[in-house]
Amino acid sequence: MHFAWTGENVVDFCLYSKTLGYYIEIRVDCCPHFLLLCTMSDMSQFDPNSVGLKSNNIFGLPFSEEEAALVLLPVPWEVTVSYRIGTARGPENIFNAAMQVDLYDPDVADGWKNGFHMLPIDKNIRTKSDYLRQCAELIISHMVEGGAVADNAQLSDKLIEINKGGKMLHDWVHEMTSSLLKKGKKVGLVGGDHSTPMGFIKALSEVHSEFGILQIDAHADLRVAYEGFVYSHASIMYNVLENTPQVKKLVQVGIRDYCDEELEIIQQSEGRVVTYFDRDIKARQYEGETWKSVCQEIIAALPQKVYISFDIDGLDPKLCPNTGTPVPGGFEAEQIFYLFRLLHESGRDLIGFDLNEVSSGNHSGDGIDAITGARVLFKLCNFMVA
Ligand SMILES: [Mn+2]
Repeated sequence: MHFAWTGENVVDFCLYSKTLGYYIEIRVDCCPHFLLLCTMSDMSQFDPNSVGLKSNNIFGLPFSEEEAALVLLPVPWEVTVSYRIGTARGPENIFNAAMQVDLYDPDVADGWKNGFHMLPIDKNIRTKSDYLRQCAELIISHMVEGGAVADNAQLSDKLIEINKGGKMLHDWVHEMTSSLLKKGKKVGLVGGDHSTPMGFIKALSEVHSEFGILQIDAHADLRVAYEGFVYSHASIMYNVLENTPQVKKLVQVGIRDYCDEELEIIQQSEGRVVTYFDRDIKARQYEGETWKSVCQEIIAALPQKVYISFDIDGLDPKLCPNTGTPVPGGFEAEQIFYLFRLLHESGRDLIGFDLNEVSSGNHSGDGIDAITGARVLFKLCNFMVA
């Protein structure tokens, strides 16, 4: 630590952080008014062309939470996943894979210079998720065997506990994202399963009186308390529509696995939900329409302010083979990046995003899922600050 008097009433501190690998200068002006200034990190020490340093934050970038324009909230939660587990480790796997992402993005050159920072992963949230997940598994296997939860006192108690946990997570995400928005940060959320962004969408609805959601997904996620879980990953958009009147439009893209109940909700939504089914998009393309014209139609359905909810299973499962509920079909990553580019060029305001259902392919978590997730995340971050 360097400490120096620079004048009668001014004290300069210079702190070197080993963990972050850069200097922080603090200037305290004692008179006439007390004033504390923190200067930006010394970017002259950072080489964007070099290897990503593990000691830095996401994408190997050296920004603290205070310095970053965009802050990412990791939510390691997967209590209600219906099929395969692993997405609670999504944030750490994406964080690790993000070290390999090169920083030049032709869509938004130098976007990273605005500063991206991922908050530390909350271990208590993850432990709670692991515990409640075990309870959920008991319930799901009981139901799969044809049993009813209501007839089993122990499972009924567990269901209550799971729904309480879902509410706790919702409130925690709401509180965390609200406080970041109040500090003037742009915010992105990294799941976890698709139930995780509900508290964030609520926080945004307290700041923006109306906006639309662009959902990239294989599933409609419009089920009512799927498997009895009020905060199910399969019920996220139903819950959002029910509880967030500020969401004027939900535009779904890539949907290819849904039930009668969900189709009815779409059809009876009076245009509030517009769904671009994977089947219809592909048919239009087979018959000669361009992806560009489909994208333009998708964008035209959205209002000025847009939130992106990106379920990785919207992509072709070759890019996310270990996601919880993969479905054949879907998109190349570049197809969706192209959609985002046109969205940006249309002048829409991106007010927030989530990326969810990214799971690890192996024990070390460095499979293609995390690699795809890291690239998608970088693209979303860049468009957020564009
Ligand atoms: Mn989903």
